[in-house]
Amino acid sequence: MRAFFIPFRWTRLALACALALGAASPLQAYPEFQQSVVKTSRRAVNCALCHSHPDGPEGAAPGQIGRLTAAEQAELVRARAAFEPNAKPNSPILNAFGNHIVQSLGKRRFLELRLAPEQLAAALPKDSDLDGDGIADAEEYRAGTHPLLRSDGAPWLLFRANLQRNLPQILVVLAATLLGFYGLRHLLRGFAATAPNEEEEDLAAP
Ligand SMILES: [Ca+2]
Repeated sequence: MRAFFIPFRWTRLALACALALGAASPLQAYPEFQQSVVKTSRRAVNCALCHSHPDGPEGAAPGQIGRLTAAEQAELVRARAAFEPNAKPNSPILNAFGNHIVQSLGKRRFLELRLAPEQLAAALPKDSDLDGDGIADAEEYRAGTHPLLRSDGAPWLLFRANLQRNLPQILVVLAATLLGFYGLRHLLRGFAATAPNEEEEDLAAP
């Protein structure tokens, strides 16, 4: 009996096509979330909010399906089947924030939120701040700023985060300033008390 082998390149091409078709299907493309963020934040938000490539997963550029290695394709398949939060996949077409969403919620909860994409921010962990700028990922998502860019944040939220971060130093400087004014005031009073009185000097004059 003659064995029938499928060339490796055809196997890989078939897998890539299957992944690409999957990404283009309504079950794999999730524009609801992007549209919801744009609507609530009134900011221009592209696919780079959650994906490795700003144009999304379809294509052959780095971070897109057509460029994935065999190992990355296998991880993508695993990520797409990660319906529970404890699976902890690392999808190669998602950035750290996109993977954080899937890892935190699981694919099942994420898909449920397609019906109410405005609730995604509330479903995310409150204490996660991937870029360490002091603004929680959920707040950044709601505000339409990038959770992986420290330089990108709503001005008021950045001000609040910087104020909270530097509050101890601010209080020390404020206390030192008040003490300085207090000491200066008493020093001036001391000078005034020891200065010779002009009227007394006039009376004492011969
Ligand atoms: Ca942040």
